[in-house]
Amino acid sequence: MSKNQSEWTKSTCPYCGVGCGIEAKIHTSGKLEVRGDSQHPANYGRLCSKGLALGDTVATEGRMLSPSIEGQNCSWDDALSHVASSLSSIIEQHGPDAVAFYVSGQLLTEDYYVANKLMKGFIGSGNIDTNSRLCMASAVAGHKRAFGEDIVPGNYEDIELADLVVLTGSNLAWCHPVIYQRLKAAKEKRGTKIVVIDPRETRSCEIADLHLPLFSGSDIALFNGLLAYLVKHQHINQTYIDSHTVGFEQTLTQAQRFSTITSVALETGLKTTDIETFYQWFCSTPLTTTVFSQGINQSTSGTDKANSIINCHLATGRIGLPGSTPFSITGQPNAMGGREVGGLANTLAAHLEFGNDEHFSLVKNFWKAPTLATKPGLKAIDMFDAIEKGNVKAIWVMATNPAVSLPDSDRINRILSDCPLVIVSDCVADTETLRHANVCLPAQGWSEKSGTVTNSERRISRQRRLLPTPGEGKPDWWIVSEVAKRMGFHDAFNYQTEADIFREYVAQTNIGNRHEDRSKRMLNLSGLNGMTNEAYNDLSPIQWPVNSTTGESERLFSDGQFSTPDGKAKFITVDHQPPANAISERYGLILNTGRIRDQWHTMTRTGLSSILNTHDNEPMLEIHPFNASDRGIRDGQLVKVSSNISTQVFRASVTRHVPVGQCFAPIHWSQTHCSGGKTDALIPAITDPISGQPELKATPVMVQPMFVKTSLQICRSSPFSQRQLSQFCAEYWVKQKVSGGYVYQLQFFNETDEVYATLLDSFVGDEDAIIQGGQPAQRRAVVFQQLKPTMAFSLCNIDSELRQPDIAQLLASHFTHQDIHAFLADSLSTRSPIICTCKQVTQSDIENLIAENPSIDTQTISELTLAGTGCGSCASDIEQCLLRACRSELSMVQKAG
Ligand SMILES: Nc1nc2c(c(=O)[nH]1)N[C@H]1C(S)=C(S)[C@@H](COP(=O)(O)OP(=O)(O)OC[C@H]3O[C@@H](n4cnc5c(=O)[nH]c(N)nc54)[C@H](O)[C@@H]3O)O[C@H]1N2
Ligand SMILES: Nc1nc2c(c(=O)[nH]1)N[C@H]1C(S)=C(S)[C@@H](COP(=O)(O)OP(=O)(O)OC[C@H]3O[C@@H](n4cnc5c(=O)[nH]c(N)nc54)[C@H](O)[C@@H]3O)O[C@H]1N2
Ligand code: SF4
Ligand SMILES: [Mo]
Repeated sequence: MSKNQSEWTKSTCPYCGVGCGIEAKIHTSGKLEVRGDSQHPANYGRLCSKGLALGDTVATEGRMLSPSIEGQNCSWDDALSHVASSLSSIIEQHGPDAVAFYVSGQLLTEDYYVANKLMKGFIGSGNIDTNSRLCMASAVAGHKRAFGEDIVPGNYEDIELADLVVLTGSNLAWCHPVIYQRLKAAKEKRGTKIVVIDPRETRSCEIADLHLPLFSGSDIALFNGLLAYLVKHQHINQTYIDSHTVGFEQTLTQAQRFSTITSVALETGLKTTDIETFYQWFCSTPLTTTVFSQGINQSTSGTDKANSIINCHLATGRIGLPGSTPFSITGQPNAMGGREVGGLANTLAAHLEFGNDEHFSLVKNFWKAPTLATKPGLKAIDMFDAIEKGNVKAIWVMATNPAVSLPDSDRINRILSDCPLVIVSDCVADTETLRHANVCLPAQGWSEKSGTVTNSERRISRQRRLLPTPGEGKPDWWIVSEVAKRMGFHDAFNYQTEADIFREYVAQTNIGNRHEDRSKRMLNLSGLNGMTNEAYNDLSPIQWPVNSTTGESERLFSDGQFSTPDGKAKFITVDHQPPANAISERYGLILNTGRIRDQWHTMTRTGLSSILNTHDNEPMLEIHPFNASDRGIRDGQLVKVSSNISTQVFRASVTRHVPVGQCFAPIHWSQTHCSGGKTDALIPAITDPISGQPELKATPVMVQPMFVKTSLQICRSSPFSQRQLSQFCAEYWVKQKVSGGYVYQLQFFNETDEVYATLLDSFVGDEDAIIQGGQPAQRRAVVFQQLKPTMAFSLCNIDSELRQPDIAQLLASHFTHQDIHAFLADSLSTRSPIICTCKQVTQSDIENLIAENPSIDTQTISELTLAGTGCGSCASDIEQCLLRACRSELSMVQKAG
């Protein structure tokens, strides 16, 4: 049932691929309250900080409210007709391959299905690709090569049932927090051994028994070495290899290039003892689950990396068994759904493939498609190259922000600005991609949409409509279908509801697909055939395949039967290749990139939550103390990061968590939130030759300190426009959402007095009044408009080391007289970092408690402050506070001694 007596509606979190079930309730105030769904098998009631803050991101502020053409609002009918006629005329003049769709794992399965059907079936081109190309393409290609089909064999329970969990290229603690919590709980219960393979010491290492900080891109050396070791120490499962696989001998011969631990150590930079420990644990633990993610996929050898892992699991027969499986964990909420329906340019539909005549006629007949595409379309990077060359003349971007998230993003911006027709469907009003759009189409956001998503463990869940749509936003499937009808494909796209589309998709998974014939597709939803609208609305989370006779399947390949013509899995012969961008002397450091705990991708939604912006509120470049001191870089200083294609500004965070020779930057900031920190501008678009997935984890960069003189903080209730901001002539600015408004940090090369004079000039208009305070090295002012305080700023000479006040307090308190007075008199409290985002507990709250009671433990801190009682991911930060207090007490004792 979608609703229970207390009006809680069940739906699914729109962020990561864990696919947590939520329950939501709308209060009379209009506020959306969100809690974990205790019955959902992905999370059993747990949520992470992003899931818990969902209610905070459904504000109508910043939403796109109306369709527009060339910046002018218009009716839906005009917008849809314009899109349809423009696409049709380009196709007529230049052929179907002159148009392209770039879509996203954040669409619902129903949206994805109709977009794929329109492009491949009715426009007749393969040119639909998805941002999953940047995310899962290498895992998909690895699965297809080994298993004959893109299948994730295991499920989340396997992570709890395993005795050894290997996390490789995955920062589970921050990117799949609820799975991390499940793993942590399992470890506490059964003592699971955990190995983290990652060049960085991530938060996931906190529960690791062994961390292997290998050189970037050296995973194949490690796993080929493991395969050779398994054979040498007789830990392979020969019966399994003989009965269920092909190609072992050849793969082993290649892997034996790493037959000694020393050869593995040389290529990976790991200690021989650590390698030996890992290998021994793998050998002696039948219940081993290997979780892999972007540190594997986003690489020029990503597909081979995936197969090097799968090879070790095949050699030991550890596939699809409880607690024992390779497990590619998906990133986006519906990355899996997109892979199912055929959203990648190289798949036809529903695991039916190009280059297979039988599949071609099955799809053609099923869709009654007049011009079904006969060959794969362009993969993401190639698609943008083709626009640059003029071969593709129109692109429709849906639910992704390529101007920020594709590598070489400055170039992507240029390509989009030169492309004759850019159509963008998004739910927010301003993204870098939207700034290039000729046609903007307002989509419904998460809380307004209805449909299905599939999570990492193949579990299909319903997203349900919770709130009314602001403005004229429409479901993505509706927008695509209306355009299709206007292009002349009325009958094929005449859907009334999302349930109609889901039923059709279910039926497509059945065509030519008998369950008893094992070489057919495992993606089969025959058990859901002919489902009624009511059953669709009430659909409970269900794992595919859903067989009409045997029901759902928790695990696949348990019987050693694969989706290949002979039913056998394939060993894939792979060899270690260093990342395409081997380090160059001139640059000096390798840039690794990824995610932080509380932000989602390009921040179009998490950037709206004041709560989520308290954890890390600036683009930080993590750099090792050795490399920082070599370059004269202090912690917290601004730095210039240059690759061979761009230069970006970040704030340095000096930490031993990144290895010497590497630095790490988050991917979230873009020009809508910051003047620098745009990581993908630095990364050249070099791809894996098989999967087309770009290398995003190893770019040579040069890092230099910047010497700013003046720092300015401004708070105001509404955001500055781009034009207003540019008037400040700051070397760097960053915007942060806070309760009641926005805080801007700006940095200048100019002297404080010069900046102050310019500011006064620009703010004292006819109606403005300014009250000033502070000392010469630290100026403060509150700006009034029509006698109401609206904005405050605090200016500081960087070298004076004066403290910055918590300027956001003024907004939160609506500029009370008391706070204004304290601010101007320099007695407003300073900012203390937030430790617990969910419960908004600051570091000083915790430190004060420790000062009062030095023998306090983490549990009592949690009980007294509630820190760590939300999503639980700050537990280690609380421990750090205790550790720091302990250290300083110790040093005091030592000094006294
Ligand atoms: N908070 C948050 N969570 C998210 C997202 C988000 O934006 N924010 N996005 C979601 C999406 S779409 C995705 S795809 C997932 C990604 O989830 P993850 O893949 O876990 O995240 P990343 O931080 O991209 O990269 C994982 C790790 O790979 C390591 N790595 C880099 N190079 C190598 C290498 O050569 N070998 C190995 N073994 N490791 C390496 C990096 O240091 C990094 O810690 O997260 C999902 N969850
Ligand atoms: N350097 C580097 N780059 C990376 C990565 C990395 O690790 N390193 N990771 C890559 C990966 S794995 C990924 S998945 C990508 C993610 O990159 P993107 O997909 O570009 O990131 P998002 O910010 O999630 O963009 C989603 C857009 O869709 C909008 N949106 C949200 N919901 C809907 C909806 O229902 N309908 C419509 N029409 N629009 C909607 C949002 O407002 C937003 O503008 O980034 C990739 N880029
Ligand atoms: S782990 Fe967090 S972001 Fe991922 S689905 Fe669950 S609540 Fe959402
Ligand atoms: Mo992703």
